[in-house]
Amino acid sequence: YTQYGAAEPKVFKPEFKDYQAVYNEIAKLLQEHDEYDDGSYGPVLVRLAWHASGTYDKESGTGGSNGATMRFAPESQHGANAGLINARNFLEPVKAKFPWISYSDLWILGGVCSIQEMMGPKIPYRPGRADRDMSSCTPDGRLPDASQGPRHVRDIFYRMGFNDQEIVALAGAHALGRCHTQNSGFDGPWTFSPTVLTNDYYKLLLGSKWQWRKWDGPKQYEDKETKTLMMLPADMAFIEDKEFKKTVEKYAADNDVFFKDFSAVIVKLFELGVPYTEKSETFVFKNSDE
Ligand code: HIF
Repeated sequence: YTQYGAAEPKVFKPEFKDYQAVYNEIAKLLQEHDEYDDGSYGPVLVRLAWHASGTYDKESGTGGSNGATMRFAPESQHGANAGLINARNFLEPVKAKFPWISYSDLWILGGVCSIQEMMGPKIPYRPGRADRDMSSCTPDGRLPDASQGPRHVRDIFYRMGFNDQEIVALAGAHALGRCHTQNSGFDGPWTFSPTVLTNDYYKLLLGSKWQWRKWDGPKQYEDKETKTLMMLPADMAFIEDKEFKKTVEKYAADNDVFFKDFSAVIVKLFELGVPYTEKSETFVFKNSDE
């Protein structure tokens, strides 16, 4: 005779331990699949998380990591996203095992896990992204063009809401991974340890002599001494521009300062466009070796 006790719909509300379980699964797959590229899917997972986030436009509030619209054409076909199918496919078995997590939260967790597992700093993580349909795909041209210089780099990152110091702090992520001719046309890694996050990107930018590579491909730099490393014209922007260069010097001199600022700015990047509330919790994951 009372209405109390009417069955409430049961919704699974994931907690820290559930997200840590997803982290652990990604970390396990990273270790198992060391056949890829330089021995790790980590770099391409970081790139997926960044390209999902870096479409953000602060004026219109469109784009950003809330939506995972790169699952759909046209966004999946944008030139800048070439090769990211490898990262999306890598995460599919994780999605199948943990169907409650949105693709948008999963892709960012993939980036967070990869950075930590590649010996980077802790990257605090807040879930709360919801997937959107293809009508939310962003127009082509929001991600940076590697053949351009400081002006373009600023235009692109100012649109997302970053300042000069933050742009340079992000840039250190190019310590990771490499360019692939089949994706971007460019070729080669930026550092000698492309599966470990360090401040080597800044050290090499300042410390090596860079010359144009003579080849059939797009204009890129090679280091004069070993000819095995590369810089994009857009990377060179960070030492061509005086303001940028001061910050490059700061991070080249101190890996701890780089790690601290990098962590803060990558969190900002990964959270672009996500509608958090005061109730949103922040998680700091344990690494696989802790
Ligand atoms: Fe990249 N980036 N990025 N990038 N990027 C490539 C690869 C990676 C730019 C261009 C390229 C950032 C900024 C910029 C990573 C992470 C970040 C490639 C090669 C190009 C061309 C893709 C391929 O051929 O497979 C430009 C012009 C940027 C503005 C300066 C961020 C700061 C550095 C935001 C960032 O985090 C990672 C990781 C890779 C490696 C991917 C791989 O598959 O190994």
